Amino acid sequence: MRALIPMLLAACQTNPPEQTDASSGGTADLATIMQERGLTEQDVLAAAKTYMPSGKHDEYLIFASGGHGGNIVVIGVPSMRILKYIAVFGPEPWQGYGYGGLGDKVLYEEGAQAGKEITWGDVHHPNLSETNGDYDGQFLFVNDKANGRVAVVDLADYTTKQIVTNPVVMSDHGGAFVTMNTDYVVETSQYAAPLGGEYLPLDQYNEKYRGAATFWKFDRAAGRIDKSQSFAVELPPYAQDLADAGKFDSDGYVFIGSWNTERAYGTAGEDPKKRPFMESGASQNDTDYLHIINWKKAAELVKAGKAKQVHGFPVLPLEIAAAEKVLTLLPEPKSPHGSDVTPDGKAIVVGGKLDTHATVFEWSKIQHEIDEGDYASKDPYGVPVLDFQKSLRGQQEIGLGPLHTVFDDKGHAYTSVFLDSTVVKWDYNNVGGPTEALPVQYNIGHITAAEGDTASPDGKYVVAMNKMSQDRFQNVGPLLPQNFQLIDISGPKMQIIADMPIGLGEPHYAQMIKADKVKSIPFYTPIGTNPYTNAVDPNATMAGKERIERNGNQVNVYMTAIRSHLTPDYIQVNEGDTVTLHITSLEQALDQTHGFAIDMYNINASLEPGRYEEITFKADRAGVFPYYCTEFCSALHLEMMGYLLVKPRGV
Ligand code: RUQ
Ligand code: CUA
Repeated sequence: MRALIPMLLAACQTNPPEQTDASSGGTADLATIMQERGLTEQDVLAAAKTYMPSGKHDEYLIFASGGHGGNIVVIGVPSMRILKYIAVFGPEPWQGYGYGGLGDKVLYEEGAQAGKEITWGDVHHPNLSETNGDYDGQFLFVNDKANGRVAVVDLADYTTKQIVTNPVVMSDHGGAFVTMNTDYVVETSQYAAPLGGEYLPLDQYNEKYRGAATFWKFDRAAGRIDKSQSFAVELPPYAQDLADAGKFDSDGYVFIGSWNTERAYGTAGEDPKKRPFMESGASQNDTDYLHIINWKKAAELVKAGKAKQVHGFPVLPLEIAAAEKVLTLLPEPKSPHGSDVTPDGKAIVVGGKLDTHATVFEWSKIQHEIDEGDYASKDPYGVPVLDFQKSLRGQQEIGLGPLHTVFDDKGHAYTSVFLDSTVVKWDYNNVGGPTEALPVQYNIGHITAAEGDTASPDGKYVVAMNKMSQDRFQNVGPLLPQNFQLIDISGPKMQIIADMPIGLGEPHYAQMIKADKVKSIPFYTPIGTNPYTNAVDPNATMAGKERIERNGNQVNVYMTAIRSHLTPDYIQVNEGDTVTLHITSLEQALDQTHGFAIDMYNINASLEPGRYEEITFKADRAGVFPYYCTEFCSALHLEMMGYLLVKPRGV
């Protein structure tokens, strides 16, 4: 490594200044810059590993949770450049999502929980669609912890195509994990509550409050979740947490961690000495339960009519799940967080937040115990509980507060350790062997690795998703960014090579995919494609066919957009009319996007090349309202405008 700097210096010196881009911006050589900026050799190596020359593309893409932003952040690796925010659960004007266009139906109608419009989400865990346990680059699923919802993003155009609302549970966490061929997208409740959202006082917690794991059937050809083929499995009122689906030998099962097997629910208005606060009440037991669900069997039982209905949604009752070996519990230490299946599907790694170990369970042992009915006990709801020792591969001493584990291509596991602020590397086939700890800044939550959740991880990169950034960046007020740190894992020792502030919160999980696996379209073709039907819309308008049709007080405007004209450029309506704009972009060239806004009407659309957009509004304010293109598209972009004239009533 030491030899590299002299080589870099030599390379700089042998190039005549006029032939290098770097030197054209100034006269200093590398050694001078290093000295002036106080850069070490390590710094320069890190820069060389992450610097992306203009026009070069990143090797990986991260799809990171945007947390309360309700969106997804797309980041290039190794440059750690933000490429896009994908709007999911909240309105986003640039993408024309939630400002009058077709996306409103997804955001406001599909996304409404029990009729209540919700315009934010708490995005936790984006998961890419898988084929045979490998990311296939087609779809992305995300959960909204705050409102019990799951969204489907199509990576062909990076657009949110569907939001499904959970009719059974109020909050989720273990989602949106996929089974190894994306048959199901799994969403697991977090905080127990009466199923379906009915009212019951807290003293009925043990008897009537419940959790549930929802299995959303994914119809890949349609690119949508099929609600009619989906179901849930009722769970005891423990706080189910993160989850992962089995692979290969363990395919057909999901593994959901839990905490609060104490079934604490806070003081409920009583003296804290009598009923403890939630956080202490839920931290009494040395072990909680890993929930092992046989979803193939659950699906059969639901098909056989064994489910009860909650708001018309089939839920397999807890008694049946327990009796039919659909649900089995396994003690896991203590208040666990992450539950991660190894790439070979042979083991499940659990991180106990209040424990110092990563605990590794052996799938073959678990399966044998379940098959034989070899149970150690039952929980208060009659669910069989397996023996901890009998199910164990081993326990790895990790440090304080292990959370999540990801994997590389050489049999290593990388566990995020919240309290210690470290990433710990260890060997999941040699549990108890040596570890390497890398300090990160600071208090890491989730962690992601290149192709890390697949059957064949790539190694190379791990990203620490740190919750705190105290002293890392300039002070931007008391709300600090989070800090993603890119870690080079290709060498014998882990090394941080880039810091990236995330000024939007609060990210949780992310997945990292080889960039060339995502096949996105350059534009919509043929002209007039409706992104929500993937077909030319019957109302798409071709050049020369633009027109305005009135039918009573419904006005249909068939409009086109092309550099640098909106046709028609004049729309006359009456106050109180309902106006529908059918706008077609006639462009078929890369990056030739137009926008469409109407002043004072809270309308903005994104007209990517070839796209059909439809905007309906009530002309409830009389006056003269310019409409115009909001995307700088050409030298005559400012001229790309027209007038909406709304004639007042009685004139
Ligand atoms: S959870 S770190 Cu959803 Cu781990 Cu946030
Ligand atoms: Cu079209 Cu600006």
